[in-house]
Amino acid sequence: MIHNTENKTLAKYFNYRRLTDAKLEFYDQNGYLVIDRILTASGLKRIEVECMRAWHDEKDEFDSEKTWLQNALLRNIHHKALLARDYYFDGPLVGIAEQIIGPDIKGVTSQLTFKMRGNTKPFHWHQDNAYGELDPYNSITCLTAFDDTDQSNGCLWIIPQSHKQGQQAGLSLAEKRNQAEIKVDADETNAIPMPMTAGQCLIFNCWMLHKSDGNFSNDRDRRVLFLRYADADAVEVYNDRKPRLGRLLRGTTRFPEVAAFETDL
Ligand SMILES: O=C(O)CCC(=O)C(=O)O
Repeated sequence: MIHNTENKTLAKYFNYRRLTDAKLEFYDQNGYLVIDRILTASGLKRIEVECMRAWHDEKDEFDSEKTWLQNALLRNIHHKALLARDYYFDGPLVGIAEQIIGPDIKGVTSQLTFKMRGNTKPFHWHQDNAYGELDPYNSITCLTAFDDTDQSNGCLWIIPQSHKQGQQAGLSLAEKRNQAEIKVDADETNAIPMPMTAGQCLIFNCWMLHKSDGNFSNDRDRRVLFLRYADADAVEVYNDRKPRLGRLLRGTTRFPEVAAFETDL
């Protein structure tokens, strides 16, 4: 657990902005957006250092004998890295989430999602809302790149406008607990790779079909900070429609347990 002993705000590490109407229109039509330089150069450096310290506290090098989960995922990074916490709760993505989703916002997932050199396993086409179906269906995934990423080191691929196909079959709670893998049989005709530069953020709708191929570079990791935001009243469909717990970041919620939810940081 980390504690913020810095009195000064960490906002100097972020580039805040409001989405223009044209950007919002693009998002509605295509289901995704790319935001440039969402972190300042010093912010990127600092968040990377803090996240890597947390990563190395719990993870070793890539090991093909280990599971995807062991190799690729570090959950609740906001408990473990101060700037990741501030970025998640107070950074530019909160205002962007408010513009896309509406006035009531909670943070629902924070994790490192890495595809390190040597990890040549693909991550198949899926929707994030199939791994954790939330209703209403307007939650967003925000992937902030720590590295320059392209097809050689396992960048994301998306199918623009695929969010218009709506909800695909999702996992049950038991399947989620078992870390079952979803493989949507996607029509790839319009699929595009999403190369990114370090410090860029890719935002997409919870129904966006996306995947990544393996990291076939010998010397370039592909490290991404994965944050998800939802309507403050969003419920877990796969879990008897119980409210997803997460810190209330903007507005209000009808669920007292969400309003009272504190992550103790
Ligand atoms: O790490 C990857 O390559 C893909 C991750 C992803 O799509 C996800 O976690 O939803």
